[in-house]
Amino acid sequence: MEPNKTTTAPLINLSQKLDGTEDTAAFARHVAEGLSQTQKTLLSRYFYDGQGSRLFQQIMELPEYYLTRCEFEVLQTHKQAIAAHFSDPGFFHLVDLGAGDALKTKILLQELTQSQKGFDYVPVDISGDAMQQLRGTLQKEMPLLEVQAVVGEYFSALDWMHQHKPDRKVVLFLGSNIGNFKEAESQNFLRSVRRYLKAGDKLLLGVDLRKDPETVLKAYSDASGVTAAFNLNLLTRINRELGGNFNLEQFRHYALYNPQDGVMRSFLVSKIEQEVHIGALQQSYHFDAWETIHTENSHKYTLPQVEALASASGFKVEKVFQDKQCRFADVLLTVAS
Ligand code: AVI
Repeated sequence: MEPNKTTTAPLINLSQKLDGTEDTAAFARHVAEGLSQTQKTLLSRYFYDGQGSRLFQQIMELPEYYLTRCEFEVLQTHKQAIAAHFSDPGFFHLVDLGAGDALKTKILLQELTQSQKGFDYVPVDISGDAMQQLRGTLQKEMPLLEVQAVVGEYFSALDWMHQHKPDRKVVLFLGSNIGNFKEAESQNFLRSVRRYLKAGDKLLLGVDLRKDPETVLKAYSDASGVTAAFNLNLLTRINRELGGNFNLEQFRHYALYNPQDGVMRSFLVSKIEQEVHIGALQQSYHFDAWETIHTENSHKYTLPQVEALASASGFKVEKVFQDKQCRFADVLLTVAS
């Protein structure tokens, strides 16, 4: 390949909406369903509007939020071994689900290119802006890397890959994103990924491990209040997109970790008895004083749990990579025969 020759292909846009924005009708339906339940809930997937994504970037830099630093350490420490596992046996497509700015993945991309492994990079993200930006930065930083960025949902992207890039795949699902699924959902998710893979394909799964409950709790109740702002931003989003009149002063963030089941649960708590009206739903919702809205689960795993989850989803564990303090693991799974 000629030096400095860019191999970045045009963006593939599989998103239903041309601008990649979330479907407001689905948002309205989910909010209506969640707030009508006896124990009110909102789905954590709606955290990530523009402001929510910026707040999440800030969370990742918090001293209390150990997850990102630990995963960096895992990838930095084990990059050579990980690259060797990926490229065994030969060429592969590296499919990065939820790539975002690919800050962590770049550690692997650099290692794979330096050690001249045969692969191309397929970042997948629902945000068209994020994929445009990533294409641009990779073009500058790693001009020899072959990049095919895809904008869309994970499974539309895997479906597209199945039709257009049938060679061996290594899928990345980093950052403990699996931990935000409900238990049954995480298995369904991995099973669905498995359906798009064949013998020899692999999945590198980022999981947050069980640890001192205090450490976990602090990561979701940071002293500077960024996680609280991230959680409360869901109400701002409902106000803006669905014509709600939530008064943010009258709600607070509350995080609760249960070390028995390893689940970090996040809530918004109404400080007073109040009515909230949501224009787009033509509905008012009553809150008792100290009534909660459940907004997120973040699962913390034991390694045997990860092994059980993998085998229930049609994978087996090939190798576990951990940081020094064993707080976080990137687990390499292969398709079980
Ligand atoms: C995206 N996800 C893995 C984060 C987590 O740790 O569960 C989201 C988050 N919620 C609060 N802080 C970070």
